[in-house]
Amino acid sequence: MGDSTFLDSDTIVAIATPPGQGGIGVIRVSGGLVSNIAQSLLGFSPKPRYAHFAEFKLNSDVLDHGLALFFPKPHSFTGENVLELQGHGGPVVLHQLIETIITFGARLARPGEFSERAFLNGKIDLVQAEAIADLIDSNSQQAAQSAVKSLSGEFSKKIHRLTEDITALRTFVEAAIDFPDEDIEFLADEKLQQKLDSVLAQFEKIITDAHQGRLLREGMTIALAGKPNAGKSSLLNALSGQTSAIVTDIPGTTRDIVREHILLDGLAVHVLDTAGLRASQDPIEQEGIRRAETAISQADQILLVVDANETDQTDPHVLLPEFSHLWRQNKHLTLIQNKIDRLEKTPALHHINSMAVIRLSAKTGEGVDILRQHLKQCVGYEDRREDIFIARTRHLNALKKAQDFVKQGAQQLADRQAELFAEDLRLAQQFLGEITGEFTADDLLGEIFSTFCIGK
Ligand SMILES: Nc1nc2c(ncn2[C@@H]2O[C@H](COP(=O)(O)OP(=O)(O)OP(=O)(O)O)[C@@H](O)[C@H]2O)c(=O)[nH]1
Ligand SMILES: [Mg+2]
Repeated sequence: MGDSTFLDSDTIVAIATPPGQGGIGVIRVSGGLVSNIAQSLLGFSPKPRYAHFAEFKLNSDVLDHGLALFFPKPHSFTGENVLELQGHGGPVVLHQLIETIITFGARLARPGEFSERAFLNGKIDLVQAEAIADLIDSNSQQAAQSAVKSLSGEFSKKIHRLTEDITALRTFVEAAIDFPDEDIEFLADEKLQQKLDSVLAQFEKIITDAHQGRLLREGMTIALAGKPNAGKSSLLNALSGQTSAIVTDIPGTTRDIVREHILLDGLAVHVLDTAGLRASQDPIEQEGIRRAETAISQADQILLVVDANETDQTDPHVLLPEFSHLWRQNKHLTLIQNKIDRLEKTPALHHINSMAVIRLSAKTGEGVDILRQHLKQCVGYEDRREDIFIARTRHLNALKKAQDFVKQGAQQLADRQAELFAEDLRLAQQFLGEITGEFTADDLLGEIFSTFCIGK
């Protein structure tokens, strides 16, 4: 078949199915030696895109039999010649096959190397490659659906549309630079301003959607904080629906951080229960409090729990002055007035100086739903949205940088600075190109693909 020319890349092989025993095990081979390997292993040249039932052999020893599928380049996942072998899913038989394929000239694939080749050969862009990993890793149905959207190119399409609109703006402005006499009229054109406004509006929409997509992928972390006995562990148990943390009436019960993962309508939330905050002489408790402080300072959201029977005070700095350094802006902190079952009070949410205050009972569960709704709102999460694509922090950062340049450009336009405006647009395009992988540094690519599993 003459495909092992010198321009071809080396040939990689990996088990594509998860480790352990299974009904079938899939091995993927990709690269220049695929036809030769197929010939050696099967004893014949497989037909393109045809399921052959065949023996997989090393010389005359039959290692396994199963299905062999050959996808000639460029119509394969990687864009190279690909051989897929579906044999029996036992670790020994699969490893024997892998070793045999290596003796025929292939080498073991690095994590994510199949996807990396698909990217380098233009079969998928970087956003789609990342979506493959995100689909496999997704921890909720919503996240999976959103990953499929990104994989099918919906996110990339939005980025392309934005890039095209910026290109149109640039073309317009660069014409103005080339005809300096007409410069002023050009830049004062109303259509130019309209186009710019439309680009800025697109940025707002994509950034909001990408923010949702990132939440679906990465989830949020909340820390339960407060004095001993306030009911933090009880609240963790109420949120998770399990008795994960030990609850007693002895102050200082929790020492280590107790972690629970919960899903709020598809939003993954990592809840951390921490040791009660107080001055302590006990070295074990001191260490627990030190860990609590670290967890609280790193959380996306803090739930400061107080016993409503003990105090009406709502100012965190007055409640726990020794730990003032932990109480950040009000939007990251919600005050929980717990144990309302012992008071004549109904559960409720209200705001004091822009800080949310929720009355509830961790013991009876009343008001816990109000807290759940509030947590989703804190991060701007809306459930049941159909048009969300999965996104990463990397995408969001690049979008924001591109948006900043366009905003800066808008100012240059107002000042009639054509060259500076054009330059800002160029930089904005570059950041958008980083998302899809058009302008991406090799080390970033390496970093992205190395987090994939082997065989992907
Ligand atoms: N009546 C009532 N009691 C509660 C409520 N929440 C917690 N308690 C009780 O308060 C005591 C302390 O509860 P925990 O959940 O262990 O408190 P904590 O904040 O985790 O305490 P430390 O781990 O010591 O910091 C236990 O006796 C709980 O049963 C509530 O909503 N109502
Ligand atoms: Mg506790």
